[in-house]
Amino acid sequence: MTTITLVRGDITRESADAIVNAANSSLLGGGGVDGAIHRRGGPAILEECRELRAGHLGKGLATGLAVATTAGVLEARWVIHTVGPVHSTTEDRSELLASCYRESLRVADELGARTVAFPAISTGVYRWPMGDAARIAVTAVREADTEVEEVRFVLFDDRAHAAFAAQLG
Ligand code: AR6
Repeated sequence: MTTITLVRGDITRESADAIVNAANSSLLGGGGVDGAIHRRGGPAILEECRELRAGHLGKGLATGLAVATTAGVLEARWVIHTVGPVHSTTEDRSELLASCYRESLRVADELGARTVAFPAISTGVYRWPMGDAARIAVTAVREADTEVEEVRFVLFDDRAHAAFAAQLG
C-alpha cells in the first residue's frame, strides 16, 4: 500500500530514499528542478550521467523513461532521472507523462527504495497545465503496482500544492 503525501518546498531539501529529477533526454543538466538537483547534489551526479551517456544511453534517455544515479550529497541514496513530455495542444502526450511516474517507481522498486520524492514533472519549462498534470500524476501513482511505501509530491508553490491537494480530495 503506497501512501501519497504532499509538501510545499524545494525538492533538493528533502530527505528520501530517492529523489526524482525532471530531466531532459541529454541527462546533462538544465534549469528548474534539474538545475537545482545538480547544483545542490554536487558533481558526482553529472559524472554518472555522463557515464550513462558514454554507455548504453548513448542517444540519451527517451521521454517517459527513467534511470537512476547517485544522489551525490543530497539527503537521498539515489536520484531517479525521468524525462517528461513537452506539453502539446495538438497531440495528447498524457501517456508519456503517466509513464514517467510508473517508470520512476519501477526503477525505485529495482533499487529497493521505499520513499520517493517527485516534483510536478513537465509543469515548468515543459508547460504542462498544473491541474491536468496533477491528475495524471496522482492517477499514475495510485494505479502503480509498486513496493514503494511513500510517494511524496514536493510542490514548489501554493498553486501546485493546491492542484495536487484537489486530486487527493
Ligand atoms: N523543487 C521542487 N519543485 C521545483 C523546483 C525545486 N527546487 N524548481 C522548480 N520546481 P521544471 P519540466 C517546479 O521546469 O517542466 C529543465 O531545464 C516548477 O515550478 O523543473 O519537466 C530540464 O533540464 C514546476 O512546477 O521541469 C528539462 O529541459 C516543476 O518543478 C526541462 O527543464 C517542473 O518544472 C524539464 O521541464
